[in-house]
Amino acid sequence: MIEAVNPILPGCHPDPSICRAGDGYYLVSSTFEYLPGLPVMRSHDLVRWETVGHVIDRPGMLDFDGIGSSGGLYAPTIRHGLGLFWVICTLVDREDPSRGGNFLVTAEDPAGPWSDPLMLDADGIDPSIAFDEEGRVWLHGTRLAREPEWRDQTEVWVREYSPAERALVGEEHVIWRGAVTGAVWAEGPHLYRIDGAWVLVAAEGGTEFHHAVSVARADEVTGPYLGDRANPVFTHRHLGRASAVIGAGHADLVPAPDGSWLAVMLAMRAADGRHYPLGRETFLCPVSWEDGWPVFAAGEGRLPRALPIPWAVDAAPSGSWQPDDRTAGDVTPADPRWTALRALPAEVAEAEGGSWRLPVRAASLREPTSPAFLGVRQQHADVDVRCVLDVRGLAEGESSGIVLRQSERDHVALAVTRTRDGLRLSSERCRDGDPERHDLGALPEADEVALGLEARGYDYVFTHGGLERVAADGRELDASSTGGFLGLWIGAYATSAGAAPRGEVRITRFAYAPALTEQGDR
Ligand code: 6LW
Repeated sequence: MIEAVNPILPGCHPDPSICRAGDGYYLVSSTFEYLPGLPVMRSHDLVRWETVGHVIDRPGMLDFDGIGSSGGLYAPTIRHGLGLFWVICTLVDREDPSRGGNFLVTAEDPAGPWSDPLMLDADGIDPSIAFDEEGRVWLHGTRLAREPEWRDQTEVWVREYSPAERALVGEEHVIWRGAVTGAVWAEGPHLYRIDGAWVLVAAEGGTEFHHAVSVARADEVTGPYLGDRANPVFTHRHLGRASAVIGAGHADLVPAPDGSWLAVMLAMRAADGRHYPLGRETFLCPVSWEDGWPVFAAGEGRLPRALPIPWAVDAAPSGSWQPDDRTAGDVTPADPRWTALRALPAEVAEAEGGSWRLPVRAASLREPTSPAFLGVRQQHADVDVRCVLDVRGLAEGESSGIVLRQSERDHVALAVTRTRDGLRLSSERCRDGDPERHDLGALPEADEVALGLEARGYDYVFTHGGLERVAADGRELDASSTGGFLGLWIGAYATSAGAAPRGEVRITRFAYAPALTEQGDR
């Protein structure tokens, strides 16, 4: 029998949202300052996935310039209704809340093209969409409570959306302020019309160790909502730090073809119960119904390591991949995993003959702009990345290297700089915004330089010429240490450090090879 192994989408895939249309499942997750934004992943069995497109994939759809790390695109929801695919999401600027906001896009084909974003007159984050039997559209989302009873109390609002007027219409209703007195961040709300009732699923406790799932029900979409007496109905927080999977929450329900139900939600793999360099990942959880209430992982009460998908057929649709399939692969320019910062990969680089030509930019990795950077999520705790850079085009004073990135404030790189006296190797570390550079000596003149990064759990080692040159500790780079919402990215970059850029590098090879353990664990 086909089994889904958790996490079903490893690496930074937080705030997952899923819908079913025909025989396909479509899933989106948050992408923050990385573009293209909001990958649309399709599966026929919830095991094998393919990226069919991205919602934010054209220049100018949204303005990301200056948006700091862990701002950008938060918690999208994907739904199918009225003959269209709908995605609703928020563009967040954490320093300037007057920028961005909630927006809606639609597409006939989930692969795109998606419409230009329609900005909505609704504040807060984590918007979602529900359709009723009459074809009316109900938008809902989370915002800080207007009249809070405690700090970081939030409230969930619902309001009708008129497709004809392309606007929110009618009265707004506040339907939920959390299940538990004093609990923070009732968020990630999703409403469902199930068997004649409205069911609300919401996260609570904050998207960290104390994350939880609460549910409520109502006869009318606008409430009143009655919370489940079992709330919070799902969490890993009571398992303590001994649990290797923490922070489970932010669930979205979806029916399966055999009448069963499932949920996707985020959780973190934290070997020490605290640190999770891979970020918040997407997990699958079985859902059953008892007395009209959803029960998550009935009989177990925690995310399963793997779950059978009895209705899945064995023949994999062509073009699909499982997370574990990505062994020893070269990430070619056509690979949908490539991302750039606040710009599309094609805006900072050019695909040429199977490699990327990356013109040097003045920006360093430390500013919230679009540096010459291309990278992929780290999706496996144990992985070897090999990056071959053709540095012939690098001008004097310019550097290029391989970087392990949390944000502009926290990252570690192994770099090559062209100096008057030839190439030099250096380590570039930025800790909470403080840069630190160490010269590691001269390199023999060469057209290409091969740099490596080997991750084994929390231990990261940068290599050149088969030798360890820099070490980094994943516990210092993960979001529980640095703040923010992201997992780590591994990429290549080039900079003239503020001077007028003249040169370029070519990424002639970028190989991402998960090192599978004996148990086949990832
Ligand atoms: C997401 C929200 C959250 O929008 O983190 O703290 C945000 N809570 O649900 C970014 O993933």
